[in-house]
Amino acid sequence: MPNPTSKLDIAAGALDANTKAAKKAEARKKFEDVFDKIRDELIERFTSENMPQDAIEWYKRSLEYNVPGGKLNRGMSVVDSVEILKGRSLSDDEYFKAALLGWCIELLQAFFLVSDDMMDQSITRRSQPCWFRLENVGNIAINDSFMLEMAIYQLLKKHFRQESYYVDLLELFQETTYQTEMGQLVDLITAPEDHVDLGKFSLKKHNFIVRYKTSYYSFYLPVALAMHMCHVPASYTHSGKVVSPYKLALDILLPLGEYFQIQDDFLDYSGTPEQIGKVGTDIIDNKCSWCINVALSVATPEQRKVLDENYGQKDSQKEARVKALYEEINLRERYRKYEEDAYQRLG
Ligand code: GPP
Ligand code: MG
Ligand code: MG
Ligand code: MG
Repeated sequence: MPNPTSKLDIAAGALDANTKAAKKAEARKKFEDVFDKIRDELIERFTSENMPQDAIEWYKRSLEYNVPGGKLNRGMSVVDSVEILKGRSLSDDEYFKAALLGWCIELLQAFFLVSDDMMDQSITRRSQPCWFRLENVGNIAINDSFMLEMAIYQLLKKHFRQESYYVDLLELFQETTYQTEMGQLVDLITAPEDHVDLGKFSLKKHNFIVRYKTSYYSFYLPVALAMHMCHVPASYTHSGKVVSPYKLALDILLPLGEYFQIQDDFLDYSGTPEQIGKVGTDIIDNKCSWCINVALSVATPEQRKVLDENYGQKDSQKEARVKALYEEINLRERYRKYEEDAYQRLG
């Protein structure tokens, strides 16, 4: 947008921003309404197996607590991508199918978050206690996370079994889950609880973890699902050259995932629980986060000693010492620069 030059331009800009915000809220409401239908279908299927009443109530509570309360960016971007690919607004049936695929990503995310919070021993998520921390839940959350995952396949079977691209959807969800689990494995074993060795960290390792644990499911998956729904083929020939559209999408979307996770790492240290809806645990959990890697790359030998002695320990004073060191090395300013560069590169 050009720089505002008059009060009229400023007023027009504000009006434009208001309209955009209202449209976004409307799109979110429409998407959220689909969740109620999906939840009811899942409960109905569950009930038809003669499940006892307390189990039905448990499953319903788990779905409502863990699935709908996030930013919904991943899910809603399936709808946006289908609209863009079709180049027009969607029929009711097309909208429902795209939104359903979107909610399948939100279910996948719920499965990941419920279990990730147990693995990371997190406290809060989306401004409420992590599911496993609720009284009477505890380790039952492991089974609840499995059931959130399987809801995806119940829904796909019910709504997409007749489609020519059904197997593509199944394979895509399975492949992406596998990739995320591979990333989670490296994330966890690079951060052992009982042994801190900062020599094991590097930005290269960080990059690998991020690509696998976040980028595939958060950025590639929504677009690839939309492409399948729009019958985009695996490859085709254009002017004598073989084009692979899914590979092209991957090349564009993976760097976006990297930016997103670096922001998540930075906010783990700098964001307040009110801002991010969770309490950061990366320093105490010995995580190979962007923040520690930047600190290691610029630390003097004295600062390195402070990091070696204080990182990755269940001690809030040691955590505070690491945070103070992050301030000393101007991590906020370094992140601001990274973000500015990323906007140039990705914009
Ligand atoms: C988020 O990392 C990673 C995931 C949600 C993938 C989990 C994968 C599994 C197979 C369980 P994070 O721990 O940095 O996220 P947050 O900061 O939100 O806890
Ligand atoms: Mg984690
Ligand atoms: Mg976590
Ligand atoms: Mg994090």
